[in-house]
Amino acid sequence: MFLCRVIVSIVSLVAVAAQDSSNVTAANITSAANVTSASSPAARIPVAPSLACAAIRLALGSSIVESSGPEYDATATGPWSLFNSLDRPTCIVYPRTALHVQIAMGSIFLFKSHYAVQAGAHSGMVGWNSITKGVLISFSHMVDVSYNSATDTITLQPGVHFGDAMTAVQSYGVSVIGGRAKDIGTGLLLGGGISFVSPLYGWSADLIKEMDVVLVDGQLVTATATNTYSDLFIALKGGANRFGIYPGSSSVALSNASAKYIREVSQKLTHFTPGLIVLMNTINLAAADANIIYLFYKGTSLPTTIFGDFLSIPSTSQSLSPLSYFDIEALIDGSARGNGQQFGASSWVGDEATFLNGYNHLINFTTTFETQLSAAYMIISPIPRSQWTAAGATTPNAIGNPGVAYATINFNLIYPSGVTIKPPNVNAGFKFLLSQTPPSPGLPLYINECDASQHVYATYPNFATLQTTYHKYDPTRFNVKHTAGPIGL
Ligand SMILES: *[C@@H]1O[C@H](CO)[C@@H](O)[C@H](O)[C@H]1NC(C)=O
Ligand SMILES: *[C@@H]1O[C@H](CO)[C@@H](O)[C@H](O)[C@H]1NC(C)=O
Ligand SMILES: *[C@@H]1O[C@H](CO)[C@@H](O)[C@H](O)[C@H]1NC(C)=O
Ligand SMILES: CC(=O)N[C@H]1CO[C@H](CO)[C@@H](O)[C@@H]1O
Repeated sequence: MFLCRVIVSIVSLVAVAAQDSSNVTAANITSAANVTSASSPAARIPVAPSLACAAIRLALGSSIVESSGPEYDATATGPWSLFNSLDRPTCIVYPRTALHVQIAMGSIFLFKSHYAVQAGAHSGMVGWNSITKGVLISFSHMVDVSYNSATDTITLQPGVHFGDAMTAVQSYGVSVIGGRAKDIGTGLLLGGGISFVSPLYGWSADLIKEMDVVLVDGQLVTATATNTYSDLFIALKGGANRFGIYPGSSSVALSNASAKYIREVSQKLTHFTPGLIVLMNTINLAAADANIIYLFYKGTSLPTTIFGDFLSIPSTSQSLSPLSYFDIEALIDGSARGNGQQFGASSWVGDEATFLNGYNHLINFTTTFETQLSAAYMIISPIPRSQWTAAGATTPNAIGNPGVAYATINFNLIYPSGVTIKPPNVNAGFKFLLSQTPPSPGLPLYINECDASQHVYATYPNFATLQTTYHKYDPTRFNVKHTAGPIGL
């Protein structure tokens, strides 16, 4: 059984500006500021984050606000992408309650500090979950998961990773629908989220019933599909932040099979739920981990009518067996640390020439920069038509419905360990690659897999509405100016 409804209490940061932040806090901060600057080595420390940290520390105490120590070090060095593990925040706030988040966000807003938020810390976008010279809010102490059998809903606190969330509710015979690797956290939901059962239930975010949200000024609101924050509810769903192993010689056949699958299976799907991820590696093709395919079908065997093209391509290793949803999710751990990660996104309709064009450009890119990379993947995830007609996909999200099946394409660069800054030449080449492999006309990009340079929001069919909602909840554009994330709002 899969759970159809999820209450996710994401205490997150979107927007808003109410002008009446507490004057009491302000008064207290002034004295804190004096303390800070008196004991700090003068002007090189940016004032705003120091003031915000001092304010939050006064309000919440030094056990919740840390600027050094083992927990601070573990959090700062914790992100999946090495690039995001090198930042050292002015302070890290470890809220235990929504009120703590409100106080932290209210102080950040009051002092106009830069900030970042860390939930699962699995993003491939540089700076999305880390910051230097700013306040980091870490949700590592808010990891509760509970199941309500009366309403058949699960409530998640924002710091939980999906592997732990699934383990927590497994004994009830239900599962939470999140990402496709155990290490991924709740931030995924703000970007939409693809799970193995999305063809049946929709984007992971489509199953959300309710979200608790801390707006940029510290105000706490609860957004649902029908209450006064229904516009925010829609905007949050996408508005954010085994298998067979195939040799490199099968790459073109895999690319072709993927395009055909999108066109002939994903486009026709209405009620059953196959899942597929194709990871095509373009470096070290001789190595054992050349191309990897995950096939997933809700049933007792893989129908050749659906997966025949993939199953007929010669593979060097196959492991196909019935697994529970829990077991499938548990296959992909995703927690390995130590390498800088970079994502770029595209979206393609099922057309062999489009897929081969993308694959060949990626080959050219990796051939050019091979010595500076340890891996480069083109990861293909089908978004079938049923993802919108799915039982759970009843309320709108920010991503919209393009009316045609497509594949999200995640170009994933993995840099060698020890590379701590994206090399400018590789970065420029990657941007060029993205310009050579644009989305098919009318298709939205998947924001969780995009590069910081990509204008994802502009690809959403309801872009204008999303802009209006953003302006309503953050009229001073505080979020855009003070924290990293996708551009273009
Ligand atoms: C804060 O102080 C300003 C200026 O003194 C005043 O206009 C405003 O009403 C006060 N806000 C609150 C919430 O007390
Ligand atoms: C892949 O598709 C292209 C275009 O349809 C075709 O020319 C080519 O022969 C196919 N190659 C393989 C290995 O399937
Ligand atoms: C191959 O990549 C390099 C580096 O980005 C670029 O200069 C060159 O134009 C590319 N070639 C083709 C055919 O796209
Ligand atoms: C008005 C007010 O809340 N003042 C507080 C300022 O902070 C100190 C601690 O440093 C508290 O003792 C005061 O109550």
